[in-house]
Order: sequence, then structure tokens, then C-alpha cells
Amino acid sequence: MLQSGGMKTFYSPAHLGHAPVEEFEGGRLTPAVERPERAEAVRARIVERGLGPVLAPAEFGNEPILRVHDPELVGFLGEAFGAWQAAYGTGARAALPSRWPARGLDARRAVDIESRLGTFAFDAGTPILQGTWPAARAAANVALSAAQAIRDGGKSAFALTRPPGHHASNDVFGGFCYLNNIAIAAQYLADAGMRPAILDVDYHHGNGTQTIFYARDDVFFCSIHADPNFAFPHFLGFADEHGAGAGEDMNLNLPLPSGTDWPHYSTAFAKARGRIEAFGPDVLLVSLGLDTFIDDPIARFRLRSEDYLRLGEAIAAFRLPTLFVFEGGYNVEKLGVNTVNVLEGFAGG
Ligand code: OKP
Ligand code: ZN
Repeated sequence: MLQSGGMKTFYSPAHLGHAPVEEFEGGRLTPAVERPERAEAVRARIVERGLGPVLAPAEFGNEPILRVHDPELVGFLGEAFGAWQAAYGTGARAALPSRWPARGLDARRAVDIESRLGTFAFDAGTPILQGTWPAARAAANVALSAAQAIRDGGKSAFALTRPPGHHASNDVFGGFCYLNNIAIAAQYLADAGMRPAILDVDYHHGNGTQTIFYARDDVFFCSIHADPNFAFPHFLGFADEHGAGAGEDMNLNLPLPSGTDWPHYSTAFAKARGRIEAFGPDVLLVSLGLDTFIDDPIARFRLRSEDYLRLGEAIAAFRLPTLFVFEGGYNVEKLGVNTVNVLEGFAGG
């Protein structure tokens, strides 16, 4: 199963402990789509194709997480499930927010589990279960281990992270994300003296990653995604968000319409390439979501399995050390093939 050549994948079985059953969507509780089977399907395909070794992460502790996230969010995520069960009993399996401090309400008064959940979460689709915090911490360690492999001279690495991360900001979780794995990895590399560019190819805008780096000039962020006028996360990801202060022009959003196929997608990719190359990065981090797939159950783009080979080749054309961090993609049957197609397209490109 293990082989020495090829691209290193980092993976932790701790994600299996985060197994949401349902989420609140479209006015009802619906079966969860962000399921453990997703990462298992990808791991199985990596082994089947002999892509390279699948390695356990190292333990980095909370310090590199706290370089990105506020201690209040980290502390809350660690204790939320216990507080939820203290309020609702041991039969309560998943904490989900359902009240928010909207205009006129005072977020500073949040004390009990309901008000704190509403203060730290931005949606009702991101449950906190018994195993959520261990899984989220393990995913951060997976991303950091892959970043370390790049820092130590590796040409590429794949962080098979679950839960995903790109919707989590410094102090808010949501969109199936708790800790921002790719932002934690990018910060680790910046702290090691590197100049990172992040390219987010998940169907959904990486609002958390954008927010974390929005006012900074040391990390470039570019996202190609479904137009938030019709797609999650709805409130961020518009083309006029350029960055702020020192980070002016360090943020590029390329929102695309429903039905986008590979010819239109690759035109947007060419724009992303020009701006990323102008930034002059020495390392590329890719938020790798596969929910741009034509048969994804929650998304509306039209990329086909063979298009992911082309996407991998296009990423390889940057000729940069590249860290892939797994994000979304919900067609479990094709997720392994599509993900590994990107990685094989990269390796051959
Ligand atoms: C996480 B990642 C739309 C469902 C929206 C949240 C989506 C989070 C996606 N019908 N629910 O970016 O893949
Ligand atoms: Zn997504």
C-alpha cells in the first residue's frame, strides 16, 4: 500500500468521529452531505491508483491554530458539545445554532450555549458533535503536516482534510467548516518566510480565507466560485471585494454563473493565473473542492471527470511548490476519481 515515490497525502482517521446525520437546509432537517464517506472514498482512490504514501499527521498543538483563529472561537469549539449536552441532556447528539445576534441585539451579552452558538456560527448547517473538535484539530494537523513537507523542500503534498475549512474565519465557523485548514497552513508557511498565494477552486466562495487575509499584503487570495447572488455563502464573494488597507488588490474574486462548464471555467482560471503570477508567490496553496462537478448534489456547475485532469495540469503550469487542501465535493461515488484526477493531472503536467 505504501510507496516512497509520488505525491505525499496526509490523512487522519479522527475525521470518522465527525459524522453529522442531518443539517438544516431549505426549511427542514435534511440528510447531511458532508459525511465521513467523502474522505474515505478519496483515500481509497489514492491507494487504488498508487498516487503515493498516505501518512499520519504530526501534532502541532494549538499555537499555529491561534496564529489564525481567535482564542474565543477555539475555546468555544472545544467546549460547545459539553455545554450543549449539559443544557439538553446526553441524548442531544448535535449542537446547532438557531438564534443570532442580528441588528439591535447585543452579541456581547452572549453567555449561555444558545447565545454563544449564535455568536460564533453564521449558518444552521454546521453541527457540533462529540467528535467534531478532535476531527477539526486533526484536520489542522493534517494541513500543517503537508505544509511542513512543502517547507522542507517537497514539490507537492495533499492534505486530505475533513471537516473542510475555507468558510471558517478568524472568529466565525459555518459552511461545514470549524477551523480554516488552508489559512493555518498558509500562515505557517508565511511564518517560515515564504510568500503564499491561495487559489480556491471549490464551488463555494472561500469567505473565511478571504476574511482572514483581507487586509494583508503577504498572502494573496483568489477564488473561482459560484456567484453569491444565487449560491452559498450569499453574503461574500462578489467581484468588487479587492482587499483593504495594506491588502488592497491582494484579493481576487471570480464569481461565475450557474451552469459553468470547463471552457468558461478555464477562461476564469486564466485570469486567476495572471494575477497570481503578478503577485510573485514562492508557494501555491489550493483549496481543492470538487463540488464544481456536473453531478454534485448541492451545486450547479458542469465540470466533468476528465476536466479535473486539465485542472491539475493548469495548476502544475504555475511551476510552484503546491499544497492541495481538500474542501468540498459531495458526489461520493465520483469524488475519489475527480479528486485524484486533479492530483494526477498535476503530477503529469
Ligand atoms: C461547504 B464547502 C446549498 C447548501 C448550502 C452549505 C454549503 C457549504 C459548502 N443547497 N449548505 O464549500 O463545499
Ligand atoms: Zn463547496
